[in-house]
Amino acid sequence: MNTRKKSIRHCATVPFAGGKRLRPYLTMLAYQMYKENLDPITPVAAAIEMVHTFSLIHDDLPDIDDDEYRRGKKSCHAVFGDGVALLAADSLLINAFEIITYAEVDDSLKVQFVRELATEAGIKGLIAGQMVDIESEGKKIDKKTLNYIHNNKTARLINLSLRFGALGAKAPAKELAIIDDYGTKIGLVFQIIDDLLDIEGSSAKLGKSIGKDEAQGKATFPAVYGIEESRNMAAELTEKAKTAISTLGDRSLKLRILADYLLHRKS
Ligand code: GRG
Repeated sequence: MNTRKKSIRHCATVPFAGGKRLRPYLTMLAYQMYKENLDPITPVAAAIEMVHTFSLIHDDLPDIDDDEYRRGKKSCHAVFGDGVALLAADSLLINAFEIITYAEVDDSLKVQFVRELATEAGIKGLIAGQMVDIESEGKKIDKKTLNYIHNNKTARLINLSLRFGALGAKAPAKELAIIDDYGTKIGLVFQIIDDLLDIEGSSAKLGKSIGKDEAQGKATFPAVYGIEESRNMAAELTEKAKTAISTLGDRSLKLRILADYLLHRKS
């Protein structure tokens, strides 16, 4: 049995942790705008979900956001302890890069995926966003800082998911730019709705605690813009994202439907 098959067989014995799997879904949707067979891109989609899940396990730790619930279950550290949670997150992060090497795409593309994922998750991406988020707790922050935090913590990984699907399918540069524009916009919508759900949502539907942002003095869209303006911003960005992607014609139908789903989601 080759290494890839062994690795996949091992994964099959590990219980699933839930979650919406939005990011790998985006990778696959973008890829399927050009190609039917998803097999070549599936390891790349899985790698992005692994990095995302890694960041959630860290985020829930007592010294970061201190959250007891995630995806409708007790969070990783709450069940297994901080040490095991750190190791679980470490392995998700490290093995995400291993999994990319199994993708049936050109070697040059694998190198590009590894580099871009490391950049997005690293000190100039996810970690930078999280760092400023921590520094901003309990402080009054301006719109620019709010955008910086959420662009880096949320929107860029969402955008990257789409980008990897399009790159994997060798989308033309002009179309890649359109997908990028759509991705940046829905990435921000995703975070605005996340912030609104923390105020107005149901913890049963979300599978995590609510009301924590305000309690922890977090930098959120409703805190800076108010609830009504945040909702309007999300609706406007969604329309703009749909307009941008509709220039790709019928192939973009699922992405347009998804944009509306993200605007109206309850979980
Ligand atoms: C070292 C790369 C690295 C990260 C650590 C903790 C941290 C730095 C970053 C936190 C990133 C974070 C928690 C961003 C929030 C993004 C967000 C809204 C997550 C929720 O995504 P969903 O709703 O989750 O898609 P599911 O559970 O459905 O997958």
